[in-house]
Amino acid sequence: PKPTRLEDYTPFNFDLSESRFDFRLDPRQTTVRSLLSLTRTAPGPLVLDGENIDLVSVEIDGRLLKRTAYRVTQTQLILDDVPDQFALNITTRCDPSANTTLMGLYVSGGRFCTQCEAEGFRRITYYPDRPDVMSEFTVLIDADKAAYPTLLANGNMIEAGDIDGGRHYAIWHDPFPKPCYLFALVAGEFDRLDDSFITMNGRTIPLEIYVDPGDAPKAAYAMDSLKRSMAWDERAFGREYDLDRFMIVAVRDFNFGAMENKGLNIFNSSLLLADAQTATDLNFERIESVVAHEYFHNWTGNRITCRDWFQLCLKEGFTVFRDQEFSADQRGAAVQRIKDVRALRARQFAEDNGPLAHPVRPTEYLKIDNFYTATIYEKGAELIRMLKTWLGDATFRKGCDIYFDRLDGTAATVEQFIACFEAASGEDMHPFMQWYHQAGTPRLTVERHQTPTSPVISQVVSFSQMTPPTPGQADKAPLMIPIRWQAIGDDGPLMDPQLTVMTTDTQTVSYPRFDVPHSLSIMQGFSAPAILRSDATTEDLIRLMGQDPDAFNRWEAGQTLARRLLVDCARALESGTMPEPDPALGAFFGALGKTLRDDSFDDAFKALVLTQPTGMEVLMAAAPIDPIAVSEAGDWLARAVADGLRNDLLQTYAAMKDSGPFSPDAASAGRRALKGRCLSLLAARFDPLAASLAAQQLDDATNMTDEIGALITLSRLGGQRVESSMESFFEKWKDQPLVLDKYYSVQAMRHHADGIHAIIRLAETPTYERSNPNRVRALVGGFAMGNVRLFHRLDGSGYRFFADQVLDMDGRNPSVAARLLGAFEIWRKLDAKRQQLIRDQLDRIIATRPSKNVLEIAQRMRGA
Ligand code: B3K
Ligand code: ZN
Repeated sequence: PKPTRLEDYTPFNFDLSESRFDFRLDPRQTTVRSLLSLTRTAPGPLVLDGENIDLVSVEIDGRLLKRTAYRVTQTQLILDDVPDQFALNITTRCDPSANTTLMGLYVSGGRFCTQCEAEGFRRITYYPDRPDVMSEFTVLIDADKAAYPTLLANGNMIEAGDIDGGRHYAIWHDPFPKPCYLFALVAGEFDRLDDSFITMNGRTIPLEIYVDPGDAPKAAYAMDSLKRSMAWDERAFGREYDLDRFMIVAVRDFNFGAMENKGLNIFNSSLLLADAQTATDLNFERIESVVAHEYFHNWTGNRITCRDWFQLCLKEGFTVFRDQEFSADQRGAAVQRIKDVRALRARQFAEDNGPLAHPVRPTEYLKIDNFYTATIYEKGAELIRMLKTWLGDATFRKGCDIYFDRLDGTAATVEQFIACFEAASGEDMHPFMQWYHQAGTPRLTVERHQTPTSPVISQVVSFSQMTPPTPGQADKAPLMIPIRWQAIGDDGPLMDPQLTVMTTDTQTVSYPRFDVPHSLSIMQGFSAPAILRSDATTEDLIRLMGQDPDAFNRWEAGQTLARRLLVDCARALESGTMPEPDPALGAFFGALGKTLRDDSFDDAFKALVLTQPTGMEVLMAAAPIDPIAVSEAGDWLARAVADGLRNDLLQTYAAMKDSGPFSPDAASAGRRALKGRCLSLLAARFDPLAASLAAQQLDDATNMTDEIGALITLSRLGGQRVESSMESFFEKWKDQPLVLDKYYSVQAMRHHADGIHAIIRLAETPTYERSNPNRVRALVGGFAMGNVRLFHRLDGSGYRFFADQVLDMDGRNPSVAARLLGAFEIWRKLDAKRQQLIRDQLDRIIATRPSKNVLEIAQRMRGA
């Protein structure tokens, strides 16, 4: 297969001002008639995209074309000879009920829905399926009235009524020209949750959330999040909503989280529905951020879209940044930043330092679906954050205003975006662009030098950067790295925070002499997506854990210490020795205990301080290494912390016991998070008390956070109680698909005595739905990412099972299959034996001639 390349970009050779589509819906055979008004802008044939659809007829200006007047290939409809201005009428048919890819028009739970980003619209009708072709859409939907009482599309409804044969219709018009990837259509029977929002200019916008019958109460939190998002975007970015109504629809079968279709967002029900009994605090938190994310796309993505898919970070990186800022405002900046960086390190750093590494703006792809990655989203967001750090809040906001003003209604590029900040700041932004071109995570080395001779300037710190090679990019240039730093003494900071913007390989900065012991807090707030290699001693880290005014770095100091302990321990375990009692441990526990007892920190922060670096971070730092040794090192450190802090943990657990009715707010969630951390640490000692606390918590639980937390703790402890608890959990929740997903994921991550057979049995249970992405992600994804012992078994059974499941999914849904396969991206970080085992599986996958999606991932992963 031939890749698509950024350098080959050419504009479409026709202008498509208006598009009209008539859908006659039928699950087996839906007919789509499109009417396009085209005006030529450059010579050449008219080439339209189309896949898996049957062409019925083509008309030009009302004249039926002969079959010889056009060419139809597997992926295109080509008209060689067309006038300069004309109306094109195309009739096609498709079979939504047979569409297992969940791209284009498909049926989920008896309801019609669509997913068009990135290239799904071509599965609906022949059309220029590219983001730079923007058109004003009018959509008529005609369907059986009893089966599909609700008919929705983008924009405003302009007409509706009944037609013969028990059918009815609705006509929708979207006044904002848009690319077809933002098109949506929904039809079916729904319950609706209604509310409204008054915009900054006093317009009242009806808000409607459509869910499966009976689910409306579970959409309340999403509705609340939506209203807060709308208000926040006005406040923080001056962005007002533009259409006359805003709709969200929840569906159960969905390839990813949610989709920002203009005026009609479609959500995976797992990111929309929640109540105390069935959703965890993490679910609530994610609902809030994804509802915000999709809403924010209305400006960053829809009003201003992407010229081509290489510019994906233009909408995704910026929108993630915006949703992170929103969550920071809603839930506390420090805690939010810590969570975002933890996720960045576990997912994006792993990607950026493995075989799938690619720039934030890639230059070629086989399947664009494979580029909805942590790099484009999360690293893309970090680049926006660095811009803000570098330019300052006011200039950053000015640049955003220029962007919204200058590029509204267009399909833009990263260069155009950056030019707005150049205009706002007068800075030369050229050096910053390197972040968009260059893959890989920079290593930032910090060294303090003693210069006792000068009485005035006595301290010098030097920074040097280096980015290791990534596939296809051997040589790296220096990046512009904003470094926020500060000297900290035993009673707090000794100077104001500094911002050093590094542009070369090395840079040296001096600062005043302090005659007291002090440490340097570097990269405060995680001011750049880099891996810090600091010469900080244990004493420095303990000082920062206690005194750093930057909450992120206070947390980070503990993480750095823990990371060092974990890497040493994992290496010791791998070589068959027991870790030496580390002299740093005592001081570390002391600092942890102090934080735990300090009332000035919120509970959510304390919970994060008690959370270890992810296994992925340790794996990357210690690679190549036996992944089971990494996991055992985690158990060892948890046990050590629990031994060292047993009383503190017990007391905190008791103090966090819930009082009053459930509320999903950040403070209440923080209490539950801290309580959960204490319980899980206590369980790491196999403390009999922990087992009884967990059992008690499971019996008493009135919310899913406590219930599943207790269940997971019990499942780690093993023993009799586990099987019966798992069974009663299943019985209790088997009719709630979203909770059943949780059941499968807890099962997938357990240490079953009979190994892989238990997982295979789960995949054969009648409630396991292999065509539902959420269920498959719960079992197969949960297994590959969360069951270190079974997935990485040296007999290769885990890898084989996983590869089988990926191939099984590939037959139905290539984009989900390719995404699952990403779990193998760490293979080069593992020991030689396991590398061989995974290499065999990758070769096996490639040999089966999989989909383009899976082929691209497998080949890139396999390397040259
Ligand atoms: N833009 C969509 C993602 C589409 C993924 C297509 N493979 C959701 C989002 O980022 O908001
Ligand atoms: Zn997005």
